[in-house]
Amino acid sequence: MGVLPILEIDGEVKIFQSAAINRYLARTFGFMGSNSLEEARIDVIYECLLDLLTPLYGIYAEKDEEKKKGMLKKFQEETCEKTLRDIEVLWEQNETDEFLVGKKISLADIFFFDYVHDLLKRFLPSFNLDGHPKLKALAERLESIPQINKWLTKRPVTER
Ligand SMILES: N[C@@H](CCC(=O)N[C@@H](CS)C(=O)NCC(=O)O)C(=O)O
Repeated sequence: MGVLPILEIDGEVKIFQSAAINRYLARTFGFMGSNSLEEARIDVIYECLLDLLTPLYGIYAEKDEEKKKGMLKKFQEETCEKTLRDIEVLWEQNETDEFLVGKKISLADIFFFDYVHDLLKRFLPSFNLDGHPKLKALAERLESIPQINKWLTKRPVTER
């Protein structure tokens, strides 16, 4: 199909589309919640974060540097802030404060962490979670999980 990413399983099956890959892996390894309601709530957070990509692609494609700067500022101050507030509201529905959905780590937490740790910081060098102490603490907790921390220090360097 000519696009990445592709997940290859046992050299035979190939799965395209990052969201399908992420959900497949999350389901297979137990990161998709404990019941269908939790799965739906994980999906809601996943989709809220995905919605940030569309404007970001538009900004990335902008050639006029001044215009791009203004678009990034608006994106950081308005679009991102709204998404972070939405996630905080969604989190209030959860029974614990430890993870975004359910009582254990899920695709929602991992995708959130990936966004704030990699994607947003790459496009928005001044991005931080200072105005969102609960989400900031969550990101710090996730980063200190040994398996996540090991991956962050050992993974191959890419230009992402
Ligand atoms: N919706 C697809 C988008 C895939 C996509 O746009 N991939 C880009 C790289 S990020 C690509 O492979 N582009 C190759 C090309 O345009 O030739 C997904 O999430 O996997």
